[in-house]
Amino acid sequence: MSSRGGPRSAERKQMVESSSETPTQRVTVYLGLGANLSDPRRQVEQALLQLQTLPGSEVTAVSSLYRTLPVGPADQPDFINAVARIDTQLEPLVLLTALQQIERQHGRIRNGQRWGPRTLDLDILLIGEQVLALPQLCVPHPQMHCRAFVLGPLAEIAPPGLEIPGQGRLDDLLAAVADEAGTMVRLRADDSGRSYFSASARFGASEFDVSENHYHDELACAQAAWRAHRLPDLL
Ligand code: HH2
Repeated sequence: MSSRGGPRSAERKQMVESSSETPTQRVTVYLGLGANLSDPRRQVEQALLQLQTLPGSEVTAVSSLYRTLPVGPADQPDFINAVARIDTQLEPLVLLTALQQIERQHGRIRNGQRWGPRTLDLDILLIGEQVLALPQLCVPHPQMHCRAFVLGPLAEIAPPGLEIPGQGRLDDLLAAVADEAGTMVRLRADDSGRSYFSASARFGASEFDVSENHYHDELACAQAAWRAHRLPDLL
């Protein structure tokens, strides 16, 4: 009601929509991470930490890391792959630009070689249920439905029955690449056998105690916390 001289509801709605205080809608995005040069595991772990610094975004889940055979030219090292889920307010092309900046920080050089080796690849896989066909960005990622190194880690963190727009259910797609999935090695949280309890650091919304060891820098400590997050893998 517009009693007391206040705006009517249609006017109020318009005011809210045009207000600079309007909260931008958050969307769930799945990102694929891959690396096969210059200590690829470290590249991926570091990139996961960098994702936490994306503005207007929160990392809400991270898959295990997997060692995978290269798809495409076989004369290149194995890859380390993972998938992360973020909630973000960033528009798709703004997110793409931010991810490409992280790739560049990892020394990624785009030399035009398709499916060639790389220090870090950050791919936008899914943006909610959106389908985008822009010159710079296609979503869902055009090859994701046939790649075990994407579908496997994605299945670890996706809700049951997730639909890939235009491609079908994740479970069915993963079953179709079972042979390739069988070659992937899921990495343990800590291959070194050390225990990770001696400092305190945050990963996402959780705090982890990693206080028995000492870490020379914040990054090493945060990485340890991230591994502690994956500690159930060891059990
Ligand atoms: N990434 C690409 C090619 N082969 N194989 C494995 N196992 N893991 C990967 O991450 C991987 C791979 C590159 O794929 P894409 O990003 O689609 O290609 P490009 O960037 O060359 O267009």
